[in-house]
Amino acid sequence: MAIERTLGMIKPDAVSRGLIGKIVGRYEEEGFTILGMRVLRLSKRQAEAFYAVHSERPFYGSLTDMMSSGPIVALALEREDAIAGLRAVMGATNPEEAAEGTIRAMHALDIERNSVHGSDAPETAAVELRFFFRESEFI
Ligand code: IDP
Ligand code: MG
Repeated sequence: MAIERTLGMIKPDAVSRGLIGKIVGRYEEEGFTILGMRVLRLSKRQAEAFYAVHSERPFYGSLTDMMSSGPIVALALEREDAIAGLRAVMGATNPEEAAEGTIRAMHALDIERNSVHGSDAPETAAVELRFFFRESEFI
C-alpha cells in the first residue's frame, strides 16, 4: 500500500442537516490528513460535468439536480490506501446495503441522497481532485 490522495465530498443532504463537523471529524479519526477543504455550491452544469460518467444512467438528471440543490464540501484527503480506505468508511452506495457504522449507514437518506462521495480509483481521484483544487494550494 502507498500514500494516496483522494477527493471526498459532503453532499447537500448532509450539509443541510449540519453534518459537516461530524463527517470531517470521522475522517480525521480514520487517519486522513485534510490537504484542502472548500465549501461551495455546484451549478447544474458543474454537477453534470462532475458526474459525466453517469450521463446515460436514468438517475443522471435527478442526481445532478440534487448535487446542485445546496452547498457541498469538497475535501482533498491523504492517507495510506486513501482511495479504498475512504470508500470503506463511506459504505455502499445504497445505505440499505451499507455496513453498520459506515457514514452512509448512519446518515444517508436513500440511494441518491447518500451524504458523501469518494473517488473510486487513482485515475478518477486525480481528475476529481483537479476539479476542485490546484495542487499548489495543498499544505
Ligand atoms: P458511488 O457514489 O458509491 O461511487 P455511483 O454508482 O458512482 O456510486 O453513483 C454516483 C451517485 O449517483 C451515488 O452516490 C448516488 O448519489 C447516485 N446514484 C447511484 N445509483 C443510483 C440509483 O440507482 N438511483 C438514484 N441515485 C443513484
Ligand atoms: Mg462513483
